[in-house]
Amino acid sequence: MSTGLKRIRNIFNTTLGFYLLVVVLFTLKTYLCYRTDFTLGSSGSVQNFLLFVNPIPSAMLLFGIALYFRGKLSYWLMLIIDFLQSTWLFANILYYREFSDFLSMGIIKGTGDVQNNLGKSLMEILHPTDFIAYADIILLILLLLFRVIKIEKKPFKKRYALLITVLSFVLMFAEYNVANADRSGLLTRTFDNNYIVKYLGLNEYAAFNIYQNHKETATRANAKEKDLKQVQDFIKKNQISPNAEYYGKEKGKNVFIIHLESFQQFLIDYKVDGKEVTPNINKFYHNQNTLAFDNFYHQVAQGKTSDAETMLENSLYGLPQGSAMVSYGAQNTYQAAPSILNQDGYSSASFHGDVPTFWNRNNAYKSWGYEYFFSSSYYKNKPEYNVGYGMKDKIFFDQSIKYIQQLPQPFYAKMITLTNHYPYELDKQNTDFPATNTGDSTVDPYVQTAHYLDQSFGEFQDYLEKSGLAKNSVVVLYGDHYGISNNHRPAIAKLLGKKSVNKYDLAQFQKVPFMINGSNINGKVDHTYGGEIDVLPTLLHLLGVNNDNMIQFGHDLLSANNQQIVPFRNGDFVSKQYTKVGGTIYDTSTGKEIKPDDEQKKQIQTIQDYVNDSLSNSDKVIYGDLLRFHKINGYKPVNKKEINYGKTDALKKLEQTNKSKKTDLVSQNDNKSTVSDFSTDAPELK
Ligand code: GP9
Ligand code: MN
Repeated sequence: MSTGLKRIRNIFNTTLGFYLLVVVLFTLKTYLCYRTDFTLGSSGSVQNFLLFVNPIPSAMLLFGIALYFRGKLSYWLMLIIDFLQSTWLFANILYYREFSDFLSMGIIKGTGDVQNNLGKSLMEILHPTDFIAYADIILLILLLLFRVIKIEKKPFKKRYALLITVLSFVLMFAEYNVANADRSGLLTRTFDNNYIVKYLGLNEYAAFNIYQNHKETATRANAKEKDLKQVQDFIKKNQISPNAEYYGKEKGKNVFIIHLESFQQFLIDYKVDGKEVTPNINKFYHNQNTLAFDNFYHQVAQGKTSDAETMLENSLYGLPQGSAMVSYGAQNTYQAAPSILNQDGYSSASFHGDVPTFWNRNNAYKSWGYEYFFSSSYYKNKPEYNVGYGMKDKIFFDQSIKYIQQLPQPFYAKMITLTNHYPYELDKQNTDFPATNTGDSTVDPYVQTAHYLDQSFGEFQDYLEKSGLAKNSVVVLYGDHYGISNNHRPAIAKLLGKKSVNKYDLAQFQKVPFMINGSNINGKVDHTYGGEIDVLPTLLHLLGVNNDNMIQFGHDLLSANNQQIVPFRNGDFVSKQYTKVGGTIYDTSTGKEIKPDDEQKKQIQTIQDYVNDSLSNSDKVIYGDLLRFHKINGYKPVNKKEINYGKTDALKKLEQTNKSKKTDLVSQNDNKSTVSDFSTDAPELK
């Protein structure tokens, strides 16, 4: 061996040399993963520099712990610490691939509730290259095993170990300052988890997340009644009056909320090989009694479906991290749609072909005042009835009829479909629609499951007509969030018939359907800009329910004074004039980037202030559990203790109520079941 090589080897044969090698390899590997597995959006020299160096301080600090120990133990510790950090990286690679976000304490704490399905999805999206996250450890073990590197027995001097610890903190602090100069308020406003990782690193993100989680628990304990006053002032300042033409138009009717899983607006009237993907939903969209909103956006973050549900039924935003239903669903007080309508004599039920614990629904729904929750145990099940997350939609609707017809009327019923969910798998016997041919295997089957969902909706609609329910029901359809995440840009471009898509296109790609059908409604396609947060006030006004004193962050989309601002959870927004994505402003109607003049800057700032205040006030309500202080005249708060979702008890309660009330469909139908009014072509039931 040449003397040069020997000298290098001698360096690595020391504890310090090995430590440096571990830090360098870990940094390079992390950087490689940053570049290949995440879309962190780093631009400009400062951000790119930070992205490269940001793994170093925390790696130095954590691996440095091993330097306080001697000999073999110290080497072992470095490998163990490497393994732990790499596992955190690995888990985030998988999670990010599907959710475009990083794991958080909220999600991890909720894993007891979500693990069955989350785990399954994660296994399906695993790529062999993901194990690069462990490449450095394997290399280090081999180097030690084959004695290319020898373990130094002599203990590392404690004062040098201390020096390294101090140096790590200094570097971390310096890094934070450079980052904060580039993006002020990085950790105070916590725009986006991508920002924190991009600027500070994955380990710092974890530490910050743990800290935040702890703070959240404390915020609730510290919240006072006067905090509610501030929120009320904000709500009052932005309140708008309802549209007299629509107010109370559908008073007293049953309400069906049909949750179209992962359904995006672009599917409406979309064709593949000349065939409509969703002919039934399209017909519904263009129906003369349907109000359809074509500038309506989902506003979800990590909580996905649960965020959509939180917004829809509470007009409160989901949280910046995790899921409000999971973290705050059980203990908080809510004034949600089921309980509001209950004051007007409505019964309420949610239907879903998955286990009740997913997204902590079994607890959150009680807080929201849902009287009944028909989840998987209420449905007859066979292996072939299920796909992915739960019951196939056609079978789900078929078996829901026997419960729907027992609900005391008027009722508020939410039907949560499931089949059109990532990874969009469906058995051959149910697939009778061509896939798209973008070449992206995640994207291409999307239209096939959407088509299946559409067929199941068609079958349900036929039932509503036949059973007579259609006449006295308002039917709301909405898509909860994107089905095709922004990580599939080339495929999205192909679907939209474009060469490429930019940030503006991706923001507009977040449109989801929102439609309300009722026999008293003069239908139209309405171009008002809005989002999920606006559904509750819009619906309440149609039903003639006064929400003046309620804490709701959305606005009636039918109101003439609607400001048409759609805040996204990361502080971006779409308004009638401007679309803001990251630091870039676009003209919403043309999609052209704008370099705002002074006047425009002022307008944009006013919108931004509203967006920030709206999000932060809503967060205050949830974190501080402020609705526990909010009393509304004539409104009876939910009594969770009265609610029981156990099958036997719930069905007994229904039976007893119907004996005396007789407002359910069966009683009205001379005690004859309407189950045979539903027909399905589901092959599993033949
Ligand atoms: C599971 C379903 C899926 O019950 O609602 O939730 P998502 O993964 O779309 O958030
Ligand atoms: Mn969903």
